Amino acid sequence: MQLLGRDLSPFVRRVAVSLDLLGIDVERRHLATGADFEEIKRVNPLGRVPALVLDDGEVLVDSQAILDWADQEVGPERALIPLTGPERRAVLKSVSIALGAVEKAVQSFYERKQKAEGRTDPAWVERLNGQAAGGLAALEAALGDQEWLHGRLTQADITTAVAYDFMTVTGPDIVAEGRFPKLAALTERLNATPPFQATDLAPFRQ
Ligand SMILES: N[C@@H](CCC(=O)N[C@@H](CS)C(=O)NCC(=O)O)C(=O)O
Repeated sequence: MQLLGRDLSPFVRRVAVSLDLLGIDVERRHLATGADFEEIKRVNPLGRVPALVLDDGEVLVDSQAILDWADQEVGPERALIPLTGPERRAVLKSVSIALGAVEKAVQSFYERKQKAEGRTDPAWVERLNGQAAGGLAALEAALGDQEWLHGRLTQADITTAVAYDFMTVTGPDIVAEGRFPKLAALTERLNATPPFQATDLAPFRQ
């Protein structure tokens, strides 16, 4: 099995961390969406990562679809998103907020870094950063003084920590010191665990 994409992508990283936690072995292909676009497109028609190539050649695209497959593989006891019931709705809501926040942070990053000098729209960046921070604020309030967002380690905690850590690298304004102390602590705690260490963002920090 092969997982395409670099850990700087929060969508790739949450998949890599989750597969590791669930004990699903994958070969990593650290392809970059810029330099390796054509190679990625040969696997995923959208030219996006993550993509997971299963042993029989079937290709799964989009982190949600890959994680859903992984949860089905390990079964209800170990699934990172409960497979049914109100717990599923609650975890999915937190995951959607964390994912939405990091999507805005990714757009903000592209807007700031990939547009030619002078073509970045500061008002648009401010809106994106505000949306990302809005998502984080909701998660900060939901976490409060609990260890985990939903009573045990779930996909909500993984996606939240991956999102937060991504923003410490690419959008430090969004996660300015002291703004989200509970999320900072959750991220620090998870960053010390083997699956997060194996996907450490240190190489991308300047
Ligand atoms: N909804 C997708 C988003 C994937 C995504 O946007 N990946 C980015 C990397 S962070 C990408 O491949 N961007 C290149 C492009 O869209 O051209 C998921 O959850 O997997």
